Amino acid sequence: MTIGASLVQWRRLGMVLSMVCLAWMYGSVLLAQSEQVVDVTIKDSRFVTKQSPLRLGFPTVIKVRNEDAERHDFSSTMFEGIPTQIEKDGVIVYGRGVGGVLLDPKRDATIRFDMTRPGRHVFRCSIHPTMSGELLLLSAEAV
Ligand SMILES: [Cu+2]
Repeated sequence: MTIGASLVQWRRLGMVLSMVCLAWMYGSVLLAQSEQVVDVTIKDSRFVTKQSPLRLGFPTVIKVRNEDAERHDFSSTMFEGIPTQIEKDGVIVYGRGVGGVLLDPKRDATIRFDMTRPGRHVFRCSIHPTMSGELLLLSAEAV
C-alpha cells in the first residue's frame, strides 16, 4: 500500500517537474524572441549587415563592429525622435534623437531601441559618404 502511494507521488512529482521544465523552455524562447538582433560589421569601408525580418514594436538591438584600421561612423535617421540607448566602451548613453555612433578602429557598439516605423531605413558613414547600407522593417501584420 505504501509502495503504491509513493509511486503515485513520484508520478505526480515527475509531471510537475516536466511542466516546470516546459514552462521554462517556453519562457526562454519568448525571451529570445523579444529582442531582435541586427549584426553590422564594417570591413574594407563597407557595411555588412546580417538581419532576420524585423518586426515593429519590438526591442531591437543593432551591434556594430568596426573591423577596419580607420575610424567609421554608423548614423541613421531611423533613431530620430525615439528613445535610444547606445553602449560603447563600457559606457551606456541614453538619448532621444541620437544621430548615430562613432567607432574607432577594432571597436564595437550596441544600439538599442524600439522599431516604430516600417520600411527601408538607410544608414551611412558620415566620414565616408560612399558608405551606406539599409535595414528592412516589416510591419507586424506582414509576418
Ligand atoms: Cu567610414
